[in-house]
Amino acid sequence: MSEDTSVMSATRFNGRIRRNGGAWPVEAGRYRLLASRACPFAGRSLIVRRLMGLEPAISVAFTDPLQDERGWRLPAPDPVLGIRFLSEPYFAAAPGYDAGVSVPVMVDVPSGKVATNDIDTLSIDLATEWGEHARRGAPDLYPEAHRAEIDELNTDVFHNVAIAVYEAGMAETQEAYDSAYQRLFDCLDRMEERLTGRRYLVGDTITEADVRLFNSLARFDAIYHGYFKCNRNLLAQMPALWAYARDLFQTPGFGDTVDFDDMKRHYFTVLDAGNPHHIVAGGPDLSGWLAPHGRDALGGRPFGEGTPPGPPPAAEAVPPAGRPG
Ligand SMILES: N[C@@H](CCC(=O)N[C@@H](CS)C(=O)NCC(=O)O)C(=O)O
Repeated sequence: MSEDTSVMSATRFNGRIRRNGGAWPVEAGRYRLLASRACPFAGRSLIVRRLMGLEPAISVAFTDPLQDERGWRLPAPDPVLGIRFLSEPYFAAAPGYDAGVSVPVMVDVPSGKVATNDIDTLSIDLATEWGEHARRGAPDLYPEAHRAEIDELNTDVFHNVAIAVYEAGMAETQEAYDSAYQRLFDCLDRMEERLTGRRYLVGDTITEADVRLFNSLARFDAIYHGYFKCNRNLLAQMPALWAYARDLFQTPGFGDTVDFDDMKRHYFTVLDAGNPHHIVAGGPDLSGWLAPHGRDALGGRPFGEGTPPGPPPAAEAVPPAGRPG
């Protein structure tokens, strides 16, 4: 599964943090996750970390949604890494580094260097390699029996939803926009059909595939529909997908990582080509995210044999301004 594409910052540190040796061994307290709550790819790692209960083992720092010419930064000097800019661990890992500085990134605390910023593997490794530090009742988000199906869906959703929205929103030709728009809504139609009779994308439990699709859906009506011109319809006009997104949003570990305020301030300000005055849109009305979804009637066992996570640590709670209701 490859996730290289031209609208992304393709440069990667593709280390793997794994249990059985290698450059980056699994070790509680060793890595710090730097993530933006605005970014759908960082959102994957935040949700998997919550679902697995890895908060005590992997600390997190949230980036400022706004950037200056130095790129991603932290709102205050980081108490663990002592850095202010995300470029610092990149420079520490690769002196003279002059490529993209992206989130999410796992930083090795002792050396201050990037271990990985590879979104292909980062959240999968969080789901599969950290078992000994996971909470009791943590789900199996990447079950062996379903891996091929999950990978296939992830590839489809990555190219035709997660990236297609950027390709539409940042298109510089009508053709590029038209192509991305078509692929996006074709894929959403496929997902709408798939999710009409089943609660989750694969099997009858939440998997990593749901984590990925959810991150794009959570940004759809607030950002992609208007700002990225993905406006054939709102998510709220696709009955199965909208109920599916609400179901996940209301599942502990999903909605409690989503900050609509942070997301809107980031996109409307940082990706500012069509918005030179950085006006942040007022809508949409977020209260629908808390409306009943009725998806329990489809059955499914959200956490399989496991249980939902408890609430997030107080220091990680999404501020009221970013929450619906
Ligand atoms: N660069 C990562 C993908 C993650 C990504 O592109 N994140 C965006 C935010 S959604 C980013 O940090 N872009 C650089 C920036 O905004 O300065 C990879 O290719 O593995």
